[in-house]
Amino acid sequence: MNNVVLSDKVKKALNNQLPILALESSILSQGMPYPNSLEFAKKAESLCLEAKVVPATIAILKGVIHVGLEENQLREICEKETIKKISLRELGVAVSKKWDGSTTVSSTIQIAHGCGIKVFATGGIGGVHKTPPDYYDISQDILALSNKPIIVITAGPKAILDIEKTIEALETASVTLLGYKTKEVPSFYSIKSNCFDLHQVDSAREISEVYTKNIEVGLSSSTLVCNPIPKKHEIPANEIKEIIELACTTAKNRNVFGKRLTPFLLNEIVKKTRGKSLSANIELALNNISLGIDILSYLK
Ligand code: PSU
Ligand code: MN
Repeated sequence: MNNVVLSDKVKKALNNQLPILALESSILSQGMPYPNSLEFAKKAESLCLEAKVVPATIAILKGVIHVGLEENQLREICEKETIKKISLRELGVAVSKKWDGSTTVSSTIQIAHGCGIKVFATGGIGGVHKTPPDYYDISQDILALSNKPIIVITAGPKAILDIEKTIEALETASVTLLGYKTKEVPSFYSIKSNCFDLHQVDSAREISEVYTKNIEVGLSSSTLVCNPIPKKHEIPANEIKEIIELACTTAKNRNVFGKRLTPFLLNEIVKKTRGKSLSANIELALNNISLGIDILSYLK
């Protein structure tokens, strides 16, 4: 890929076919407040390193796409308030305008796959937003998942979304939907959604097998693994439902839409849950990284 700088560790791992786990940076810049974001980023990196997996956090610094960040770069992405949220359609703009930017699920998929990385762990994917009349918002994450055959691990569509419509959109996009030890779509902060549409897989080995078969049959879409938040960190759906509804109404009243919507909603929910949703977000993302590490041990 052009305009991409690989960190030394990532370069070495790619040359020697060692396990690499892609990580996004929008979750750090827009998804979590500082300094929690940096604490999370450091934990994420050390989880990988302890398991001899190379973490490849992806971000754009002064128009250069970096795959694998040094500690000072990671700090910059978490700390600086001017980092832009860059999804797929803005990659070329960010590079040509020499912006600092964090990558969302869609742009991270594009870059990770372009570099030959097979597994990417995130928190929650974007999808179809709840639609009050006269409102329409579907994340590019769905298109990216449709176009690149990699494994993406998520705790489900973010709870702020319309889960059923998101699942339908993923079906239209021919994304393979696997549930780790469940058939029910997890909904980010919660284990439940009442939407039972996943193919259950019970081990990391099974996930790697489905992905390998997807590649063998020539699928161009992703294998999306839905991994529920661990029970002890869950915020039950009925507990958070009203808070989410309130956040959506506040967004509408303040005319927040487009790329600002998801970060706005997440931040409102952190305020209204007095930080409980932030801890849940961190725990589910770390849980996804752990599963990603396990899956990598079965991939050649
Ligand atoms: N997951 C999180 N926190 C986040 C996001 C995901 O736990 O902040 C980010 C991801 O980068 C995802 C993006 O791709 O939100 C979706 O934004 P939108 O709905 O505008 O497409
Ligand atoms: Mn959107």
